[in-house]
Amino acid sequence: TQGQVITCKAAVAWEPNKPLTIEDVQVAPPQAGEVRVQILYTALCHTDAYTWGGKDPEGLFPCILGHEAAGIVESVGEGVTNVKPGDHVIPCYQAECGECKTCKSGKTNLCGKVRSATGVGVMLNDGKSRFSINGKPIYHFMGTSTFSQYTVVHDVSVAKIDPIAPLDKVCLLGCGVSTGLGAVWNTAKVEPGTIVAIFGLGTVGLAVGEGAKAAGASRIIGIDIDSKKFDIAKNFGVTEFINPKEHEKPIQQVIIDRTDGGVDYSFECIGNVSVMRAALECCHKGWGTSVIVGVAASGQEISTRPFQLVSGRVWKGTAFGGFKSRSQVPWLVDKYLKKEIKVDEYITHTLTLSEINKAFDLLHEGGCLRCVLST
Ligand code: NAD
Ligand code: AHE
Ligand code: ZN
Ligand code: ZN
Repeated sequence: TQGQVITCKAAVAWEPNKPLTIEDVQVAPPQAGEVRVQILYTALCHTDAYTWGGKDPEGLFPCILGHEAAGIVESVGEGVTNVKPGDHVIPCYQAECGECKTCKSGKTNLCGKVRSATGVGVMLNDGKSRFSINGKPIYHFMGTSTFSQYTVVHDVSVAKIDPIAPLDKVCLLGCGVSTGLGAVWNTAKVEPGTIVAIFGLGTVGLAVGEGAKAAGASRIIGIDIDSKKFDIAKNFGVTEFINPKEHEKPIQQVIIDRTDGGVDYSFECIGNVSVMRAALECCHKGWGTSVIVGVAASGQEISTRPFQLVSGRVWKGTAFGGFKSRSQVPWLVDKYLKKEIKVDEYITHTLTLSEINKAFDLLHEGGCLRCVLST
């Protein structure tokens, strides 16, 4: 198949909120600096639902969504040296070239090499898509487009992993689990003995719980409007639960009252701007740090009284948990293989790519953390 167009099945999102359809899609061969990957397993993350729902200002249609996956390199374009056909890989929506200004800064995991192209659904080389249906181009998404049996990614957007790792599990390290762990370890740098609050106990929030436990936090307070999440969360290090619906006072006040003035660290893992405000305001004055992980809909803005920051609270955000993707995803996979981090426990459902609409429905049910699709 090397050098040839591959026709395969992919789930195409034609317009916001319209069910995806499984189509025969033509996937062009990788050009210079590109890698064609056979996707074997892909999970759904809330961000896929967000873009499908028309809430993403960068959302373009028709497109192939999906960014939490694992597969095997089918072929590589000219000049690609970091992977070869047969390598087991995880696509990385947050690239790492190691050479651009942001990669070299040592201050961030954001990479600027291909972001301008991935933000508009195309490849950097020629500004075009590698996906088409009977000649009509279909946009890429997040530089990954994993809801397809084959995809083309930039070489800086693919991490080579240990081939013994089960791809149906480690696909989760392509986004949600890594993001939650990294938010704690890299962005907040939670210390032992501290109090942590987590808003939203989906996969990302639970991974924050796992990360906070590993970092030695003494109290980990989980906040969710779905009480079914509480039992699950205990297995991920959460020690206390609050359902805001059961309180008349604002949730930030409830937390401040229970923590002698507020928490040391809080994490917003929902994408709701009023909750982001509560997450900041439940932090202890003088040092409390709040990390925004959730992705808010187009047009939404955050607000608080500036006094909240003047009096020492810190507001931060994180993308992919601050992990440098190509260098650190293989490290996360190794940690999973050594049983130092959970992954299997986040998988509540498995389906096939053809059942993807059912998987989107499941995302909105409290009982579903991650649904892994086999392609
Ligand atoms: P999810 O839908 O599985 O989890 C969200 C949880 O929040 C659910 O348990 C839900 O009951 C709860 N919730 C909803 N509204 C609430 C409210 N008002 N108060 C309290 N709890 C509430 O989603 P997920 O896959 O875990 O993703 C979480 C968020 O993180 C999404 O916004 C996603 O887009 C974002 N995300 C960001 C990054 C990043 O790099 N920054 C990476 C992955 C995901
Ligand atoms: N396109 C949206 C923002 C989406 C967003 O913030 N994405 C996160 C990853 S979410 C993964 O589930 C991210 O990494 N952002 C940094 C980046 O470079 O995209 C918008 O608002 O335009
Ligand atoms: Zn995601
Ligand atoms: Zn870079």
